[in-house]
Amino acid sequence: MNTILKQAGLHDIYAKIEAGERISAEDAERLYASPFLPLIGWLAGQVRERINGKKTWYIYNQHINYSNVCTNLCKFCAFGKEKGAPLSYEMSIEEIVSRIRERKDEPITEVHIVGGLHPDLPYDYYLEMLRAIKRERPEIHIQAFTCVEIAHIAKIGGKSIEDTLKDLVEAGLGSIPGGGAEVFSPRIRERLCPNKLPGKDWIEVAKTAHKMGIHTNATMLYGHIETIQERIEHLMALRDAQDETKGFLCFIPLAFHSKNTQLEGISQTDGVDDLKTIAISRLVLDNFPHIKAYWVMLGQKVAQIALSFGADDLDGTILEEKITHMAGAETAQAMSRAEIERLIRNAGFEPVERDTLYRPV
Ligand code: V47
Repeated sequence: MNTILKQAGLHDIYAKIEAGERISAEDAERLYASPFLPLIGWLAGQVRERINGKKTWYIYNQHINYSNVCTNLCKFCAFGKEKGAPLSYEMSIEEIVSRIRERKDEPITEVHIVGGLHPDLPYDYYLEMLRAIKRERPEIHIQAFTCVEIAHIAKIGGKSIEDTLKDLVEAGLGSIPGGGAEVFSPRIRERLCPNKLPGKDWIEVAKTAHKMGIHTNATMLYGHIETIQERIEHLMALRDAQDETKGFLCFIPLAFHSKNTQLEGISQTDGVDDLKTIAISRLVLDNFPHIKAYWVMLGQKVAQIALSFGADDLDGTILEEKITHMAGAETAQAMSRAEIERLIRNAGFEPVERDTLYRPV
């Protein structure tokens, strides 16, 4: 292996990985520029095996997108709609509860809830949503509201981030999903989502949550107008934040889908970029316990191969995903437990059903 790594010019990076040392931004840039995809996957596989062995985690979960009304209207998003626009919707608390009730006989352990930044749903709507779900299904873990939504809810309520998080946790919030991070670069935010919470504030909300004992995830939306350097800066900012708080559970690279967005026509990410991004995320984010191959965006086949490129989590059963499907994803809206387990086993890994906090179920 050493000879091959030498021929590929990657032996010094391997030496660092073998010694448990960090790779630098320059190393990450070299990996992105390297044509030796299987070697990059092999390197990431070393870190994956060190942290997670052969385990590949998945969760029996349900997604609910309570409203697509959004004041941000980011250029990359096909989901968000202006209030009153055709196809805009908002769910009442009763509707949300009925979605939970409909699936009460299924062994769902997590409900994943995100929505747009609604201009006038009151502060209490968010608290009541959590309380009502807990009344209907007390044992379920609620992973809800991205850091961007948390900042919005705090603003609606005229409260600090910390007080808002206290109220949400008291009402039933268990953890925070990783959305809204996009790419932290001010250049990208200025061009694609000028109204969105700035990257440094997204990190602050996450760190505030971590300091209160609330776990969060982190994402990166890639494959639009960002440069490789901007991707790497994003990863480095997450690595630094995680060094401080250790509160991130999982990193999820999100492959951009352009259909029905203001960026329609930008070509889809390809398999090489998807796999390199998974692998380089695994290598840079050495302090993140988990890297997720989100099958909804990658497609089931690439997600399965990603398990050999550093990913150790396939997300879950999902059902009714809207954000990617409105942007043209052709993947299914749900996968059964048996299908997920088959994908994992055929890739040579061991499926482990988990709860939100990565405890085996
Ligand atoms: O924040 C929006 C992204 C995110 C598009 O935490 C798009 O485990 C691709 O964050 N093409 C929401 N992506 C989804 C999300 C998520 C999903 C699964 C698991 C977890 C987790 C988090 O989707 C948004 C945005 O970054 N997004 N539009 C699009 N056209």
